[in-house]
Amino acid sequence: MELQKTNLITQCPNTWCPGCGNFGILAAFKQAIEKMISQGTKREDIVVVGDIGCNSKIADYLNLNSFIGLHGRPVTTAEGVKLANPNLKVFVFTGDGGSLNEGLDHLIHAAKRNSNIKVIMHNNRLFALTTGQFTAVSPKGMKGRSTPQGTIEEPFSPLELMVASNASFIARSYSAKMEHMANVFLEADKHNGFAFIEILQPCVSFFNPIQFYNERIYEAENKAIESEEETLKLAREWNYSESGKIPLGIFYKKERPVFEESARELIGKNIEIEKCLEAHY
Ligand SMILES: Cc1ncc(C[n+]2csc(CCOP(=O)(O)OP(=O)(O)O)c2C)c(N)n1
Ligand code: SF4
Repeated sequence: MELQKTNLITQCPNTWCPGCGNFGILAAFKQAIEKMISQGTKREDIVVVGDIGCNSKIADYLNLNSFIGLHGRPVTTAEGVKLANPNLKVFVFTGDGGSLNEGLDHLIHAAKRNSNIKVIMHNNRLFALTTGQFTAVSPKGMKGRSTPQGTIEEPFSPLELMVASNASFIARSYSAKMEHMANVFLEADKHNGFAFIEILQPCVSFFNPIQFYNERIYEAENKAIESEEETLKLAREWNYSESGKIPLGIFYKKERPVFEESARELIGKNIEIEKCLEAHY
């Protein structure tokens, strides 16, 4: 990928653990942003909305407009940003804890209403910043601060959940695959509607399945576009357990009405109605 020189670096000292998968995600996102800027996107039209967690420190390391709010609430904030100014390209960074535990309802509703925001979920399969509690996608038996004898719960599949929530773009990538991630980010940017991107990411300090992922991850063909059935088949190849091949790729993409566009049409109509009422009374 040919890049234009854009200074995306900030003066913030990086506090991620050496070897963390977040570094790869940051580098791939920068690559995608540089490509977008080289193709005409204005840097000031890009907004990063962060959650709370290791993942969201990414906002501190990017010289872009950004907002970090409450834990589990970045999706609602991002929807507000997009609704207020539809010209902005809004990227949400969140963790599996923030989006599948605290903020799960927001994620489902943003997918359902097809809000034109791009949600990038760093899936390290635990609450990392608070030192390793289990989340909705931790593997059964995972030992951590809150589960010293191993969690007794089975994980659920966020990709299947996104199919059921009518998300219009669903993808999975891996923090060690820079080019793959950058391309998925660029495709999500081109998609007019909600995008959910799961990035599998090792947390070298509290849950480090690097070898497991390297042995099982493969790049699937992006053939599932517009087919819920095919997407579910791909998503079900791996059930977040300790076995199975793990497909990466854009599993699903479909055009459908976008929330902010429909809402703005309605606001326009209401203004007309107000004018009529003013004229009448
Ligand atoms: C509502 C709320 N609940 C809990 C916390 C404490 N907390 C801060 S960061 C964090 C862990 C974040 O985990 P995750 O979202 O998976 O991101 P990661 O750190 O793994 O990137 C938690 C539980 C909080 N700040 N606010
Ligand atoms: S605790 Fe885990 S996720 Fe957080 S910076 Fe360290 S390695 Fe990365």
